[in-house]
Amino acid sequence: MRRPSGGGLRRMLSVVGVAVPVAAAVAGCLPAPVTAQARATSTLWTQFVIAAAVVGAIVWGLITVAIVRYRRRPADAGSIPPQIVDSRNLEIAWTVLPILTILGLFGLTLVALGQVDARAVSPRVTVDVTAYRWQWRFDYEGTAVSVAGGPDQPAEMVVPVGEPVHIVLTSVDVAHSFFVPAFLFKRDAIPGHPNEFDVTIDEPGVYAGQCAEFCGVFHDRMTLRVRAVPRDVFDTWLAGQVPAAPSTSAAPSASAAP
Ligand SMILES: [Cu+2]
Repeated sequence: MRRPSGGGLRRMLSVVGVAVPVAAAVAGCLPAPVTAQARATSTLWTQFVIAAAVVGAIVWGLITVAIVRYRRRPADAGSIPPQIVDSRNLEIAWTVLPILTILGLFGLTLVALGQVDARAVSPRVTVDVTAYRWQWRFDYEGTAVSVAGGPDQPAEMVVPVGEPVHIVLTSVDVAHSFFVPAFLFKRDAIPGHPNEFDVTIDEPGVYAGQCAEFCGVFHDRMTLRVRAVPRDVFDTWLAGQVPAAPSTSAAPSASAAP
């Protein structure tokens, strides 16, 4: 095999030096997306990392060239290099190129936001998610099924896999936040202001979540689970639930503050 020349070796090392950190960052810093919406977020994140890597490589490359090629040498003692006051072409380039870059990233962001916030026309499952200090309650619309967590038992939301599940998120006391890392998604639960969104989970599994808005002394206990199961398993589970007794209180008594 032909060995690379000095210049070729340097080029190869510089390519590897950029590609390896980028690949490691892209592959390792984000949980694997498990919903259709999370894939849009993940794709956007990768696009931003690539854009940042390219800009970083250009900036660091030019700085390195300037330092090495135009460094002060012994023969330069007592003299200063030519002083260039301005360059119209250069100034146009470093004004226009960043603007185009930002506009491109803005456009990609709008596309991803549209995909994350897209709503199914008629989802078959709608869950009213209610946050309260310090747990969660899941009410399945069109049924009397209500699942609430307790102090030592996180609430579990069972949903069908592979189809959009509509979530109506609210809070009965203070601001909380619904966060499931594998969904790459977080949305605030605000009293009196329901937030609505869809999630379409790709793979069956149990996904851990938690409140992501500091809400009081037992904020850390506001964990939850989302269990995604095939549609027939979901139907069986839903049919087997004991309807919740009518309640006059929005939050179960187990959540009462000490
Ligand atoms: Cu909370």
